[in-house]
Amino acid sequence: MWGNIRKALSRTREGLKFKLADVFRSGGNREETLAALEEALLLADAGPEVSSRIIDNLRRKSQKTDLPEAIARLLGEEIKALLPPTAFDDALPDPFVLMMVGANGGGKTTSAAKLAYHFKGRGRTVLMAAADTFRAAALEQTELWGKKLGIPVVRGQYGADPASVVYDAVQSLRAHGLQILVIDTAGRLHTNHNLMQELDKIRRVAAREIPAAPHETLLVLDAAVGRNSLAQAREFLKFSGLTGIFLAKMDGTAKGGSVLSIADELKLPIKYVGTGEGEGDLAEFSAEDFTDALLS
Ligand SMILES: Nc1nc2c(ncn2[C@@H]2O[C@H](COP(=O)(O)OP(=O)(O)O)[C@@H](O)[C@H]2O)c(=O)[nH]1
Ligand SMILES: [Mg+2]
Repeated sequence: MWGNIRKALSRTREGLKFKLADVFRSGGNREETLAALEEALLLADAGPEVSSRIIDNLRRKSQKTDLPEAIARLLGEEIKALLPPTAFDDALPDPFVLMMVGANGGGKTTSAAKLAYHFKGRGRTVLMAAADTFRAAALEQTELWGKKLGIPVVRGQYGADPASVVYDAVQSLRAHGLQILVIDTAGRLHTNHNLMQELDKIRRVAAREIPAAPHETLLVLDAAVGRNSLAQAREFLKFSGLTGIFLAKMDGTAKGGSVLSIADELKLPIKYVGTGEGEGDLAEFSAEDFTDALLS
């Protein structure tokens, strides 16, 4: 039912495979193998720093072998070691508040709907807050998702204070005894300072109403933009409540290696990956699955 990370990584994997085939054909010169692996990582958008760090580690750890297959296996271990563990789901507090933030077009609204649907599928009762009051289309988009997925939506008026929408949503959550609130927010970056203040106000309102809320705040990044999304991400790091990354649009990009520099630079775990435009196109991120999907 859920989209899978292996399929989403197919383009990245094909790029890598092409390079790795060269490596295996070259058969046995360790420095050549390492150079080709580094090239493969760069091709997958893993970024120069992370790539050269991985290759240096490999050089040290592969002293005893020239076999490309053995070196490639070690590569898998290095990749896993770079990715922090990301456990999320099992013991959610009740109520649980999840907030999505990120630049326009990155995939926030879609990813919010996917997560709401994901929780619903696990038997939780869910409410969505359409708090991107900056764009009328965004409010409608959330409402349409709600109708399609059978999930109630508290929708703000166009131009309303998003924090007040969240306040209303919390009241509705309580009144109906629902368990999970997923908040969609605005993402315009040209008035960035205001946006960060607005997000902070949403957070304060949520925290005042429900202790420790929002329990998770996910920064939604566009995998198709690859490492270039890091510049935007840094802006959002100014908003200090982030707990993880939702990496949308992993399907159809060859830049899956950007996961490595994103996790490394932002010091945030990647929690979910978007694998398509449908509600079911969501994968929980796991370093094991990611590495296997990348290399095998
Ligand atoms: N292929 C693909 N498209 C996605 C994914 N997530 C979102 N999108 C598309 O990206 C576009 C922008 O998404 P939206 O949720 O409106 O972004 P927002 O502006 O951040 O709220 C829409 O056309 C979505 O269908 C994904 O995982 N894969
Ligand atoms: Mg949106």
